[in-house]
Amino acid sequence: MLEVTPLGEGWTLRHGSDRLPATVPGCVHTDLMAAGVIPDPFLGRNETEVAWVGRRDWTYERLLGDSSAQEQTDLVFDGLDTVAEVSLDGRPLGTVRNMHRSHRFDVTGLTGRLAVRFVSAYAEAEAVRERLGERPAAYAEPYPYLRKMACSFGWDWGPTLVTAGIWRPVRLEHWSTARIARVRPLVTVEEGTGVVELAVDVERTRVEAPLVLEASVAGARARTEIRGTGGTLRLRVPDPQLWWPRGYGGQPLYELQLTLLHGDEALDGWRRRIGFRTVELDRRPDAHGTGFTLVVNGERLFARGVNWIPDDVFPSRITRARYRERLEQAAAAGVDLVRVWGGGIYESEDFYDACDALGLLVWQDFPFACAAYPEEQPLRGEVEAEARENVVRLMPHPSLVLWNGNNENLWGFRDWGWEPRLAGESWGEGYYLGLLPRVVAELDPTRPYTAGSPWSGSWRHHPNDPAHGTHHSWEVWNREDYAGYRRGVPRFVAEFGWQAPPAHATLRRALPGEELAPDSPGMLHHQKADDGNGKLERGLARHFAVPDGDFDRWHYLTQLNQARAVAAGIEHWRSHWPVCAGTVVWQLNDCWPVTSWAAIDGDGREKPLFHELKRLYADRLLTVREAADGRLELAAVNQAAGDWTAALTLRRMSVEGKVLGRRELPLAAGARSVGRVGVPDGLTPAGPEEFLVADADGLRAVHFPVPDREVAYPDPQFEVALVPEGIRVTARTLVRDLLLQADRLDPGARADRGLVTLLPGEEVTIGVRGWKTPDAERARSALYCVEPTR
Ligand code: BMA
Repeated sequence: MLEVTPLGEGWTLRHGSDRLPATVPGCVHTDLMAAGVIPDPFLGRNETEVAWVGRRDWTYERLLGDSSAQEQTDLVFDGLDTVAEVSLDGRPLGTVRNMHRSHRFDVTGLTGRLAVRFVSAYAEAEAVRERLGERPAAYAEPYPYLRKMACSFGWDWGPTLVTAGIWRPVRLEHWSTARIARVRPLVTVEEGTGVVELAVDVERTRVEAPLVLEASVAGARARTEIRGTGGTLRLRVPDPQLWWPRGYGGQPLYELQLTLLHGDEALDGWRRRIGFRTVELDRRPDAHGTGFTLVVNGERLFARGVNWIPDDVFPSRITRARYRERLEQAAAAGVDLVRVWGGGIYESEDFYDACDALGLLVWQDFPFACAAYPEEQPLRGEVEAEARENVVRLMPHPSLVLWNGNNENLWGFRDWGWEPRLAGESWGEGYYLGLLPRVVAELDPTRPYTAGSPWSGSWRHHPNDPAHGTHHSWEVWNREDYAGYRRGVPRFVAEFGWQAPPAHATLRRALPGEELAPDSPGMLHHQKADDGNGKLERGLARHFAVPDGDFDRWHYLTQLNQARAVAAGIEHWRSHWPVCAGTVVWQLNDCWPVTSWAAIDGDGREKPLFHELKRLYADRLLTVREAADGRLELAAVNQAAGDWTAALTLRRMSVEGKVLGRRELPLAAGARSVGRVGVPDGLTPAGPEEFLVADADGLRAVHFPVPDREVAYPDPQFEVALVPEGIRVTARTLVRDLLLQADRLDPGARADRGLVTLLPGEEVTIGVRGWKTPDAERARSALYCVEPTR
C-alpha cells in the first residue's frame, strides 16, 4: 500500500548567514514576520518597507531521509511559489516555474539535504519579458510573464507583496508495483440515473503486473482489469438524490471510492465526495441578443453571485476553517454563485469542499487577468500543464459549474488600445479560444466553458456588449452616478461594484495611531484604486452633502452609498429576469485591510453592503422602479418554487410621518418570475417632503423622488434600549438607514443586520454578538443614520 510521509516539519529559511525556522506550507513573508525580521506589511505603510523581500532569492532546506522498503519514493510538492530549483545534497532534482501546478520527483534511495532555492519572481518574469517582448497590461508589474497569482504583484485593492515559498503541502510517497496517477470522474445524470465514468491512469514500477481497479458509490460497484497504464469504470446509481444550489434543494454528497489492487493487495486508493446534477449554459440567441443562463438540473437560474479574490495576499495562510467561514458568510448573504476571479488562483480543495456542502455554485476563471499574455514558451507549456492538472483536480466537485478563460483580456484587446500596440504579437487569444476550451472538452466535457468575462460569444459583437453574453459594468463607478445601472438590461452582469472603506475597527487595527481622515497617509496607502477617493467623493456628493472634517460621518455615508449603489444595480437587473440572468457583485472579500469594493473587509468584518445583500438576494424582493412610460411601479421578484400572492400596501407619506394616501392592492408573482403592480395615480410622491412606502409579506421598499441631499429629513429621534439579543431602537421620527457599527462597541462584536429605515413609532431589534459589556449609551454612540442637510 502506498505510504505517505508528510514533510511539513523541520524546514529552515536561509536569511544571510542565519537559518530561520520556516513554516511549510507558508511563504517567505510570513516566516520573516514570525522571526521578527520584517514588520506586518498589512499595517500602516509597512508594505513599502518590505518591498525588498520580493526582489531577493530565498532558500528553504531540510533533511530528507528515506528508510522505506518500497520500490519507489516520490517527493511531491502540491505547490511551489514560483521559480525554484529543487536539489538534494547539491544535486539538482529539477527546476519549476509555475505556482499553479504540483511537482513530483523520483527520490528513490536518496537522502541528504533537500533544498528549494527560489529565484525572485521579478527576475524570472522580467527575463521572460525581455525575451518575448513587452505586452500591454492594466498594471506596470510583470505578472503576465510568469505563472503566478497575478494579484501578488498588487491590484486596485491589493498590496504588492511578491511572495516565494512552499505554499502548499509537501510529502514523500512510497509505493511499489503501481499507484493511481490520475482520476477523472465524469458525473452526469441520465433520465434520473446517476452515471459516473471514471477514467483512471496508473503509474507502474512493474510493467507486466496484472492490476485491478475497483470502484463504488452509493451501493453501485464496478471492477476492471488493466494491463497498460489506464482503465475506465462505469457506475450507475439508480434514482440518486440530486445536488442543488442552495435555495433550490439539498446538497446530498455520495462517497466515491476507488482502489487499485494487485492480486489481493490494495496498492493505492482514492476517494472523493461527489454530487449528482446536470449543468448547461444556455447561450442561444433570442429577441434580446444572446443569453447567458445557467441551467442546473433543468432549472433555469438567476445567479445571485459574488466575485471572490484570494482571501489573503499570502494564500498559504488561508485555513480550511477560514474558507468555510468566509463562504458561510457568502451563503448567509443569500449568495448562490461564487466566481473565482482570474487574477487569483485555482483555490484549494477546502474552498470547493465548502462550496459543495453549502450549495454555492462555482464559476472558475483560469488565472489570466487584465493583460495581454504571451503564448510562447516557456509559458505555453506551463499553461497547458496547469490547465490539465486543475481541470482534473477540480472535476469531482458538484459545485463547479463553469470554466472561464480569463478576466477582461478579450475586452482589453478590443477596447484598451492593445490591438494596435501588439502589432500581431501573441496576447492570449490562442489560450482562451483554442487551448483552454480544448483541454476542458477533452478532460471534462460535462462542464461548459466560456472564453472570457466579459465576452459576447464571438468577435461579431463587442466583447462587453450588454446584449450578448457577460458584461462588466464599470463606467458607472468610474464616471457616473449609480442611477446609471438602471439604463439598460444586460444579459448577465459578471462584475459591477462600488467602493467603501472597511469597518472602523479594521481601520483602527491597520492604521495604529493615525488620526483618521479620508486622505490621511494610511487611508491613502490603503486605497489602491486609480483616483479611488475621488470617485468615492464624487459618487457620494451626488446623494449626500460630503461631511467636512467629520471622518466618522464620512465613513458611515460612504459605506451607506456603497450599499445603495449595489442595491440600485441588483434591484433593477433582478426585476428584469429572465432577460438578465445573473449579477456577480465585485467583490465579496478582501485580501488585506483596504478601502475596496468588498462586502466583507480584510479582517472578515461585514460592511453594510453585506447585510444589504441578504435583502437583495433573498428569494423574494420588492422594488420600486420606473416603468417604460415613466410611471412608478412595484416589481415583485419571486425566485421561489411557489407562487407569491400577497396584499400590497402602498403609502404616500410625508417626511414628518403623515400618510398622504394609501391603497391596498393584490400582488401576484408566479414561481421564479417577476410580478408588477403600477403605482396608482395620487400615490406617486413628489418633491423633497414625500416618499413612497410599499409593504408586502414583511418586505418593504421605500422610494424617495429626490436625492437624499434634497430630502427634507427631520432631525432623527429615537430611543435605544438594551434587550437580551442586543439593542432595540424605537423611532420617534422618520429614521433613514439606521446602522449599528457594532465593531465600535467591541472589536469582536457583530450585528445581525445592517441598514434599516424606520417610520415614526416603528422599532427594530438589532442582535449583537460578542459584545462583552452592553451599555445603552455606548450603543447610541455607535448608531448612525441619515441626517438633514444643513
Ligand atoms: C475589474 C476586475 C478587477 C478589478 C475590478 C475593480 O476590472 O476584474 O480587475 O479589481 O474591476 O476595478
